[in-house]
Amino acid sequence: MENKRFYITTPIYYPSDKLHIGHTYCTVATDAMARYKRLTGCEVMFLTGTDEHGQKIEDKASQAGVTPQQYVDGIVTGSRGVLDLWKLMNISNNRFIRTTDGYHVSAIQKIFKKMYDKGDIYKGKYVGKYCKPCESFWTESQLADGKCPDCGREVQDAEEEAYFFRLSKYADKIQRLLEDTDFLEPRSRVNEMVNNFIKPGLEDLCVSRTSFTWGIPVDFDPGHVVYVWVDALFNYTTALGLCNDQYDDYEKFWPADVHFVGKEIVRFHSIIWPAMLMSMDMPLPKKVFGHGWLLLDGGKMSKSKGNVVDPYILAEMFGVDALRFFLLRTFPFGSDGNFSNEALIQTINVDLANDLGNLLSRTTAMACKYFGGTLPEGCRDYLEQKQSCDSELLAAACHLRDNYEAQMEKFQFQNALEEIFRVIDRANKYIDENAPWALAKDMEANGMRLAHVLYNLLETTRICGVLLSPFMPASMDKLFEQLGADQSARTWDSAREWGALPDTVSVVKGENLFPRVDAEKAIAELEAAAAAAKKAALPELEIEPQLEEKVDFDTFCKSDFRAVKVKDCQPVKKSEKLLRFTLDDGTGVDRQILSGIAKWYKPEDLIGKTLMAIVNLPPRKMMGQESNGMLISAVHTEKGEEALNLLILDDKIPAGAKMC
Ligand code: ME8
Repeated sequence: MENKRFYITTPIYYPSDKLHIGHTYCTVATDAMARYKRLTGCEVMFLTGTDEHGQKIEDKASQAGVTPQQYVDGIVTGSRGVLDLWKLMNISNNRFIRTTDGYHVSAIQKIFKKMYDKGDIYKGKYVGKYCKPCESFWTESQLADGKCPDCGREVQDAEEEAYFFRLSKYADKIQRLLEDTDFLEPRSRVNEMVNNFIKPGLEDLCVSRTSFTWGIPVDFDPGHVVYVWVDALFNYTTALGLCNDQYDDYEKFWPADVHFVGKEIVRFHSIIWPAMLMSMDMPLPKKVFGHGWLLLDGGKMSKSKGNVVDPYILAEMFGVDALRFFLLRTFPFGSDGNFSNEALIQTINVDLANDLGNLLSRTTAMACKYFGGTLPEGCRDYLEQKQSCDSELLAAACHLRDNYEAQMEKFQFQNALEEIFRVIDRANKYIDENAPWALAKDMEANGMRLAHVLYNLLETTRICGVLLSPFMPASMDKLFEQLGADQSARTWDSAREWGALPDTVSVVKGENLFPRVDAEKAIAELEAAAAAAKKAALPELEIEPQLEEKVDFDTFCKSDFRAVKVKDCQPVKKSEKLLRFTLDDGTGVDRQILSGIAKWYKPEDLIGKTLMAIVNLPPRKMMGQESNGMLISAVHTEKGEEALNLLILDDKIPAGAKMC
């Protein structure tokens, strides 16, 4: 039999910030697809990585006071970085590319030169608009209300000497590729590309920059760095060994079977990427699939909006497999979906704890209770007392693999899972229809029927387990242990063959794989964690900037600052903020000042202290009491919280001494 190969990629991520649940979504989907293909017997190459060049990274590094390489190293290989996240999420990529890897850098230089030698890259002058966060160039006509059409942010003028790629030359070919083939899916994205980008006229693409240095140098023209998208897109081929000796899999795996990409980068993958491949005379990938976004409160997650969801917190709280499952069970892959903690908990409780978890625990518990864990010989083929529900369950379980495969081949993970859960529902109903606990009342008459029923349930659960294993690999291994399914009963072939479990199978009642989540408690914990994360992201120390406006000396001298001694200090009734001070200001007459500092000081701690006050402010009433002046304190912000310290003076300064 021919050894089928399958090459699948995720986008390579910008390590400009920590990754969030939106990034995790695409990688988990790719992982499920890769595992599914391996299950079906394919030799899979699953590539992911990081896209580490560009002005945005250079800027971030300089803000952080480190080199760009140090900056990206921290986010890629550092604690809770990209590599840690993929390990945690049980991502089974075969290869990980960093675009700062030496072999990639020199390969890109060769590729750039090749397109230049062919005449598809030429030198010109770039005048246009640039969106820094997206690292995208736009012409005036492509802007949306003068802003970046992708992210809606401000763009800046850009003019510099630059190299251009003859994208316009490939416009017709690309239009045919998109319209006449299944290259780009879902189909709705084709119209978007053709109408918004190709029909208005494809312009040549600026593919080098001179205004920053953090990129791959154009080796035949120092000062130019390769445009980050040219560098990034070719990762899919350099990681196989194109133009380098690091790897040797280009012939074996190129063209890719599918690139999974988020919808906002479909333009790069379905227009620019095939055009550059055509220029290089290379075969095109078989498919680009543009998935939707995970939204939060209807909007895109972004660090700058402060609304990113941290996959670490969710995985720690609910388990990696529950999170993986939720992402693919809840949202149709091609469309946007709204993330919520409530939906996550509901999916865990309904599908995993209730439906799958109960099926497994009830079945194994009954096999243990009624048969000591090992079913009797002959139970598999016991055909007396046959009922129509038996054949219904069998048919559902045996057809499942085909139905599931049809959906997986279309990347419709949600539908594939729906097929499985229909069978799980059918199996739970089968338990109720057969009431094993009633059969167990007369083991002599019904013992074999009872064993047959339990066997059918174990088999159905096993088949579902095989097909769920790409989604929840670690949990399904545990499920197989509990069912007593050996390696031969975990294979793709065995998922369509009824009876892979021997009838004397021994089950083990194990841990509850998917415990029910206490929704109220979990949501409170998540909200507290989100608040803590938000706080942690706030700057350590913020100090108000100094005023630009000057004050003349005479005006300044009109403010009368004096040392005052605290004779008494009391809280003001019904006020949470105010303290009432009775002060010796050196005049012999007590002065009363009210100050809103109760949050920071206990009244008794201030008695006897020497403070600084401005004493010639007009009197003011607060909570019905008069305040004559103001105590001076120093204020700053720490982790978003206001901090206040009274100016406490040396005790040897006499009351009334003038400050100047
Ligand atoms: O675009 N929901 O990198 P990136 C779903 N370096 N997907 C999301 C998402 C969300 N909320 N947020 C981000 C890049 N993504 C380039 C790729 S490939 C040659 C170069 C997805 O880190 C996004 O759609 O900004 C994209 O597919 C991927 O995360 C990487 O985004």
